[in-house]
Amino acid sequence: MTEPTEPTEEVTTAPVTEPTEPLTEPVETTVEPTVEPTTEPLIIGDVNFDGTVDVMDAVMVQLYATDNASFDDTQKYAADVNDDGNIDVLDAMDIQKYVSSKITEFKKKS
Ligand SMILES: [Ca+2]
Ligand SMILES: [Ca+2]
Repeated sequence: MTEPTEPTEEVTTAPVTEPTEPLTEPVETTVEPTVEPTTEPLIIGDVNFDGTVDVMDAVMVQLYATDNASFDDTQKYAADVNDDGNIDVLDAMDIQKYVSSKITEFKKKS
């Protein structure tokens, strides 16, 4: 008695050997320039990057000027609104003037 043994056909998928291409291209490490924040449209005076220059920015500059806050490079750039190289109460005052429409623009331009 010959019982037809079902041919158990195992679908063996051949291991797809993906050609591993040698990495010929050198992996570039992008070294970002430390000083020039030109990547994003920066609003001078907008030190908290919320899109507007308001009293909060003046407060933040005051905090920074009194050693109560730390800024990154971009913030420092935005904070020095009178472009004298220092971030101090004068910048905070200028921002406040700007907020209260006493001035319409800062000495430093975006
Ligand atoms: Ca702001
Ligand atoms: Ca300044």
